[in-house]
Amino acid sequence: MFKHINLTYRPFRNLIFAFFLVINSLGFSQDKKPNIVIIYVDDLGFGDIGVNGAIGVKTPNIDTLATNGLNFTDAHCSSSTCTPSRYSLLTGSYAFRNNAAILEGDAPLIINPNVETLPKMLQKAGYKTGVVGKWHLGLGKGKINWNEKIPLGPKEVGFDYSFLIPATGDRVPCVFLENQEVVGLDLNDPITVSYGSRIEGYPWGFQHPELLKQHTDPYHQGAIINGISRIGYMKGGKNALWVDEKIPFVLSDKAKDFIENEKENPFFLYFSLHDIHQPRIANIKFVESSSMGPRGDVIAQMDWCVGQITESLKKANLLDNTLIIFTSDNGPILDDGYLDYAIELLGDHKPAGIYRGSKYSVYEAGTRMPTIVHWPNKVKPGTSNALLSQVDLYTSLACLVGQDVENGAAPDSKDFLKSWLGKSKKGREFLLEEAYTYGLRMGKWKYIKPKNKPVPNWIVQKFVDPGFNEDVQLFNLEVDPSESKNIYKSHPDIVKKMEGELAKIMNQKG
Ligand code: NG6
Ligand code: CA
Repeated sequence: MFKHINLTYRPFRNLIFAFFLVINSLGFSQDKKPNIVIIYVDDLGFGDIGVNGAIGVKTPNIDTLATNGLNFTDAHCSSSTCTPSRYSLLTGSYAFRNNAAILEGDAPLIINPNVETLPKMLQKAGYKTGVVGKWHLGLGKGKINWNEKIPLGPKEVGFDYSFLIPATGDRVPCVFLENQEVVGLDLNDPITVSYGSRIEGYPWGFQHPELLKQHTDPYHQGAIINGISRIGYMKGGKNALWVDEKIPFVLSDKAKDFIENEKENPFFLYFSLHDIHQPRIANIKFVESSSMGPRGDVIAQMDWCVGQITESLKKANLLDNTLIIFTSDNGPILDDGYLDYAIELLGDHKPAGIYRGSKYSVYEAGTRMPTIVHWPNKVKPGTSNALLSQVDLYTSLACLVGQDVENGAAPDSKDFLKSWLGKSKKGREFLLEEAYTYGLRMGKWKYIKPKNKPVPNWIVQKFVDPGFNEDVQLFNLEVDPSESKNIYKSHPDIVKKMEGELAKIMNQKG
């Protein structure tokens, strides 16, 4: 019928113009739900990216995200190790409520499949959800049979699609799982995995050091696969083994496929990189791309993966309406078991910037993460020093997409959407930092509870600066951001208040 309208006739032209104006003001085009991509790096420290002062490696893709987005200087993961941080991110619950700790590669799923999670909430809001990369939240109910579909995993946690490294790169089984099935498995060569007794199969690191690309501590001397000995023993699955040097390419391709397949829907992609966790084995394309040896090279490699994601979003014309959150699961670590000369080759580079501590530590470097939010349609470039925790992403994102959080879910997660999007600089009044003890932030104050949990032997022997102490610790980060001067004796009132606040958090029903 439009063909009968004479568009040169001014009233009609104005009418059509007005029609489009109304459509636009109703926001049909702009308010399309944004895609959400969390790029979760493993063991990346605050100072490991260019915009935060990296010296030994260049991170141009991450820096571009920061320049065009919001760079946070006081945003935290919930814990200074992987499993607890990931648990909190996906459940909105502090890890201690479920005793979530670093898991072995055959551990059962630690997320209750009957409780709402971040991806389940987004599914209800109409999102297609996918996880690509490191999982490390357990699978199945115990005694996993790797030769059949694993009954409990990402699907039951709320992901429509999954492509996983089941635990860590240094733990068996060294195979990918796609939708909870081992990729490329030959059933005539079934997989067995053991974290207890030694099983014949792949040779063991302590017996065959001559086969190793990198030497290790005594804890990583199980199955040798691809010249790298791992934690745990493994037999079978030869056709399905991953090649460490190719992991970044495989994962980036799977993430890009997910974006391509879901580009018509709003989607949530949890892109959980293996880098820069050990074993740090860069692809030849990145070897010597930094001045820091393998640890620097895999930072460059990880930066390339970030570029792959932004490129593919751009290509699909989705970048402007995609909320990208780039961050890490715990602080940096130089020697975590494999001899890759990260200490010797560090030079002036400061993995944690000015902050004290590392992975495993309750000091700031344990949880203060490089954190960038990028969303051209809504987020103005800049920096923010708001005190934020990843545990709040669940509820904040629920507010973003207009979805209620189910009763009983996400007990520790609060709405800080305005702060995550840079519309407010107000952060948390109190922020919990979990390690082998607990830290609590209250503005400029940092309180550390005396050690109250048994600390594994290897941590006691090796570390570094974990911060477990018989004494109370209190720091004023405004004048002492590196936590060098314990001033608890001169501030009994602050200590008392923070002790009380911590006790309240611990005693709350989760
Ligand atoms: C520890 C491993 C360490 C690393 C870590 C997990 C020992 C002595 N150390 O148990 O090498 O794999 O677990 O790292 O076994 S995380 O980033 O996934 O938390
Ligand atoms: Ca980690």
